[in-house]
Parts: sequence; structure tokens; C-alpha cells
Amino acid sequence: MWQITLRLGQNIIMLLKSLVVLAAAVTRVACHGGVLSYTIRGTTYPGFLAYNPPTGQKSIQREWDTYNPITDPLDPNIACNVDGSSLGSGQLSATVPAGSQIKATWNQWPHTVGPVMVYMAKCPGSCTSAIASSLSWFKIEEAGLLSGTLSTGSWAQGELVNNGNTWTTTIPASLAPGEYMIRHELLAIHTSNQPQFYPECAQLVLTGSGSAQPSGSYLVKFPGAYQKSDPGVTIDVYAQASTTNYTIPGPAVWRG
Ligand SMILES: *[C@@H]1O[C@H](CO)[C@@H](O)[C@H](O)[C@H]1NC(C)=O
Ligand SMILES: [Cu+2]
Repeated sequence: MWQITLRLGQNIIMLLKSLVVLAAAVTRVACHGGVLSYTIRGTTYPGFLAYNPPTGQKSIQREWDTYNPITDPLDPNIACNVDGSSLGSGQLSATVPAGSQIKATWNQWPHTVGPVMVYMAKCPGSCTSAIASSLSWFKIEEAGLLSGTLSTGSWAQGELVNNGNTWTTTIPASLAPGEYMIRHELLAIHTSNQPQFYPECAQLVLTGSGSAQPSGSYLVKFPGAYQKSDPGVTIDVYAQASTTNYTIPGPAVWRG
């Protein structure tokens, strides 16, 4: 009797979970977003299909479930989004030479205020079994306020939109070969004092003859790299209409 009641309870919970996912899919609005695919040396690698269960999906990208932002820099999911766990047997990696350009393509990204940041992290062994929050991340690219003032100037995210919702990054040519996670992050700051983080991760197997590795001062954890009190994180861009500098959060960029 207990057993049957328990089963029934579990089934009801599963049903409720499916309904929540369904409701999310139906009410999905194009007001947020994420990386949908990666193009490297002429090959396009489709990303994880958000709003769909991970079962049966095959992608170089880690799972991420919705277009919604992460709003707390200390959120445990800030490394590779919700739920950035491995797809198991569906988890793929792209094999690419160091020095390659990687173009990330977003959905119809609506925000034009805020920086674009790209990180990498060396996986201890295989990236497929790596826990994103335990990795040591280094920044390979950042772009923030490109010109003008905080409230009316041009931002990297505006450039991303102008480039057809894409951002192209070069993987440092001197980076030592091995398995790496790459993490694209948009930090949208169009809402006063309410940061929105949009990170997505993908797995790479890097080839090449480089031997460079970033030293400890370039390495950060997610969560940990950002604090709410960082000047570039909790910011009201409209309250500083004549300010022409913006401090991109996180560590210095490692250029190989
Ligand atoms: C602009 O620069 C000043 C001086 O370095 C700094 O205190 C301030 O936080 C910066 N503003 C922003 C929005 O990053
Ligand atoms: Cu949004």
C-alpha cells in the first residue's frame, strides 16, 4: 500500500514537472536568450535545445534550460547556467586547433547595454565528467563600453546584435593542448541595479603545440569571480549619464 502511494506521488510530481516545462515553453518570450550554436573553421555545432529535456540530445554545449537570466553573481549555477551538467553519452566535444576562431550565435538577442565576456577552463581529464563550478576559469576576451557614456553609449552587446547576434573570439594560439570548457557570458545591465548574467558553456578538445597556461592570478571560480558590489555588476547606467568608463567584472584577460 505504501509502495503504491509512493509511486503515485512520484508520478504526480513527474506530471507536475512536465507541466512546468510545458508552461515555460509556451510562455517563452524573446526577451532574453543564450548561445544557440558555435561555428569553428567552417563547421557549425548546434547547441543544446533549451526548453527541451536533455534526454537524447547530443551537443558540444552543456545543458541550459531556459532563456532566463541568472540574477545573483553568487548563484551556484553561474558557471554554466541551469542546469549545466554533462549530457552523459550525448555530450560531445569539438576538436579544434589552438588559434582557431570560434563564432557563437545567439537567438534574437534583445539587449544592447552591457559587456561580452569569454572564458575558458582546463578540464582535469575529460570535460564530460567535469563539474563546472570546480573548474578554474580564465578570461580570454572582454569588451564593455565601446564609446560614449554609460547611459547612451555603444556597448559590446550592441555590436553583437549588429553582427547578426554573433560574437567571434580567437582561442589563444599558444594555449597548451588538452580538454577545455569555453564559457560565453553576456552581462546585461539595462535594468538599474539588477544585473542579468547569461552564461553558456561548450566543450573543446584543443590540439596544437603550444605550452602556455595562465598563472594563478588569472584564474577564478564561478561562483566567486564576481561580487554584487563590483562597480560593473550592480550599476545604474542611467544615473551616471556623463560617465564614460565602465569596469568589466572578473579577472584580467589572459592573452596567451
Ligand atoms: C570609473 O572609474 C573610476 C575611477 O577609476 C571608478 O572608481 C569607477 O568605479 C568607474 N566607474 C564604473 C562604472 O566602472
Ligand atoms: Cu532579457
